[in-house]
Amino acid sequence: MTMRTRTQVGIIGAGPAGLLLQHLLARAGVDSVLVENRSREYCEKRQRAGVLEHGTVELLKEIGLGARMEREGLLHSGIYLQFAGERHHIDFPSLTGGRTLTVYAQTEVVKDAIAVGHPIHFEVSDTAVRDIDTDRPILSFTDRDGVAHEIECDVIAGCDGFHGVSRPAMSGLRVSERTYPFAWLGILASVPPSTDELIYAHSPQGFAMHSMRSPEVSRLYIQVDPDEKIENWSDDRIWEQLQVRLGHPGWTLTEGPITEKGITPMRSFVAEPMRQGRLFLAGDAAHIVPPTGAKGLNLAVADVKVLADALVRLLVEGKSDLADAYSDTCLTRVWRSTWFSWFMTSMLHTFPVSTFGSPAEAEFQERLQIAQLRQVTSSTAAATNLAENYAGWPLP
Ligand code: RFL
Ligand code: PHB
Repeated sequence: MTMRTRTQVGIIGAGPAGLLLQHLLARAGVDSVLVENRSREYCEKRQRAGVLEHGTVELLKEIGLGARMEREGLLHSGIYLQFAGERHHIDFPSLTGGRTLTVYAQTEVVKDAIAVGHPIHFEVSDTAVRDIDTDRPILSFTDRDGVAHEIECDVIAGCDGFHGVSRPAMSGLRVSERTYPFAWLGILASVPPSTDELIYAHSPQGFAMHSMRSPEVSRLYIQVDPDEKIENWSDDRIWEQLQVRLGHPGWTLTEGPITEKGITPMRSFVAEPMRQGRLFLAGDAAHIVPPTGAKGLNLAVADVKVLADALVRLLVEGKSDLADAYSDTCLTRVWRSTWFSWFMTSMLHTFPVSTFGSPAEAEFQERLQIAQLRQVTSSTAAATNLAENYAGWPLP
């Protein structure tokens, strides 16, 4: 037997995009049902982003999801760039008219949004969308008790990440992508951060980064080969590489117990347009950036802000202008962030010689990287460009 129900917006995915969209719609009186194939515990524990742009923080506060973030989030005024034995601080507020960053983990944003209590079906299977070119698209799934559901929607929002079912349900997409010849090995460690702000380090042994989650927990990353296996990286080997790559005279990296480790591939990907008929894509379902610019979560938030405004206009006021403009409106920011993430990634990572074909060409790339790093740390114009992009555009 199939349960048939109705809602205004069917949302697929309980990541930051789906959860915030559901909350924004509820505040405007639009009802929705959200389906998620993982468990609530899994969604609340999945380690990912840590940096919130100024505009993301403002939005979370404005929509009533900012209380714990304001108490526990760490306010940062910039980042350190390290290369060739030098460490420089880029001060965002002075370069961007006062914009700052907040370090508050994606896991916490997700927990805060789930805690509101909007209707979510966790642990569903067989999620599918159909009839997206009609004005009554259907979202179907099987719930965790094995009951089949079909929800008749006005609109479906595909917020189901890079491996979801929404994007494959669309036809004629224009896809642009780049796969980078390296990956990030990330750890969580029970040790107070050895730095007040994030350190991005270029080094001959490969990129490394020092981030954090709280005054007691550090988050660190090192560049590894894309096909590297986590089993090859003992805790000692990870700390040894972090010490080599992040090392700086007069500074100490304090080690501690590693509580989690994992490897993430690095990819840029954009699918356009972000809408077909009554199916709208948002967040990683439509685009992926490498994590070096800390843009993925913030882009997902920007998409759903635009989408919520467009859907409220469509479903409450009966006007389709914002929905028709949705994809173009989002893609301007998407491509700006795609450029910035590519720029940070290309400037900071060691490219294998095989990428270029000869050691002299790899050497050329490295010399360009150092020249670029010297520019962004010595020219106010170049530093301002980096700071504006990292701290982020105001939300629409
Ligand atoms: P998500 O978070 O992937 O959520 C998609 C959800 O959809 C569910 N799903 C399905 N549900 C039902 N049926 C199906 N068939 C489904 N298929 C999938 C999934 O289980 C999941 O719950 O996408 P969303 O919401 O678009 O959010 C995007 C962000 O998660 C992502 O961009 C960021 O994490 C990227 N990112 C960073 N972004 C930043 O802004 N700042 C950072 O500092 C930052 N650091 C990072 C990152 C991503 C990383 N990894 C692991 C990719 C650091 C790392 C290491
Ligand atoms: C993180 O804290 O996980 C983080 C911070 C900055 C990045 C990527 C990840 O660019």
